Amino acid sequence: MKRIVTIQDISCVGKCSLTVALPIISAMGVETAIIPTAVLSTHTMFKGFTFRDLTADIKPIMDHWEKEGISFDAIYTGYLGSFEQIDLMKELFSRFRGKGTTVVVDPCMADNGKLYPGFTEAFAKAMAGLCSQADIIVPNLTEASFMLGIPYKAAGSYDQAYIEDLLKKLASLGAKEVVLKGIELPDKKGKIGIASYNAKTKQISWYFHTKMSTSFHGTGDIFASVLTGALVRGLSLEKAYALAGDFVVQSIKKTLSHKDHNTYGVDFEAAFPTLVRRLEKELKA
Ligand code: PXL
Repeated sequence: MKRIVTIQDISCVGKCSLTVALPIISAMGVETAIIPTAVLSTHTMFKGFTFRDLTADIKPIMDHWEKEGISFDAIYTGYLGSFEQIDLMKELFSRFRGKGTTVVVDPCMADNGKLYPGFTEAFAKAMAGLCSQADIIVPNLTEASFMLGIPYKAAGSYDQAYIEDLLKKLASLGAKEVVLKGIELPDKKGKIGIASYNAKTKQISWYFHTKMSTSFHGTGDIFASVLTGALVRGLSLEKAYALAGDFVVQSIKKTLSHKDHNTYGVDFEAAFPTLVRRLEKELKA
C-alpha cells in the first residue's frame, strides 16, 4: 500500500487540517501517517481556541522513523505555526525524500487578501523558502501574492495573462509544478478555477468548475489532500486537481443541502462515495 505522511495541526473541531487529511487520504486507499504540529480546540476562526504546540516532538518522531527505515510515497505539509516548524519540514524533506517521493507543500496561511490570524509577511517569505524545496505547491491567489511580496488582486482586477505571469513567478521560487487555486476570469462568469504550470515543459493547464455562492473553511485542505492522494494513486497532476476541485464543489453542495449545516467546515464526509467512485473510474481509464 502506498503511504503519505502529512504534517499539519489537529484542530479538534473545525473540519480542517488533519481531521480532513486523514479521512480523505485513507478513503482514497492510501496509508496516512501524520505528524501533528499542534493541538487546537478548534481552528483559528473560532474565538477563544486552545493551543498546544508540539514542535518539540517533531525531531524525535523523525529520529524514530529513520531508525525504523520508514519511507513515504509523498510528503504533504499543510498549516504550520512557526518559523521553527518550517525549518523542521526542510529537515524532514532531506531525511525522508526518496527517489519516488513526491513533496507537496500547501502554503496554508491566507485567503481573501488576508493572512490568517498570527501570520506575518516575514512568515510568508519563510513559507516561500519551503515552497522552493517542493515538487508541487498549491497556493491560492492570496498566498501566492504574499509569498511573492506583490499586492493581492481581487477577482475582476486581473486577467489570464496576469495569472500566467504569476504561475511563472511562483515556479521561479523553485518547485517543479505550481497549482494555483481560486482563479476567476472575466470570460468565465460563474466559474472558479485552477491553473497549473510545469517548470520543465513550461506547459500551462486550466480547469474551471462551478463557483459556489458560499465559501467555507477547510476547503483548501480538502483540495490538497485529494490532490496528494490522487497523485500517489497514479493520476496525472491535471486529473488529480480536477478531481480535487470537483470534490470540493460536491462537499459544499452536500453542506448546503442541509438546513442546519455547519458554518465552520464542509460536509465532505457525505460526498465520499462520489470521490471513491470517480477515483476508481479514472484509474481504470
Ligand atoms: O484550513 C486551514 C487551517 C488549518 N489549521 C488551522 C487553521 C486553519 C485556517 O484558519 O486555523 C489551525
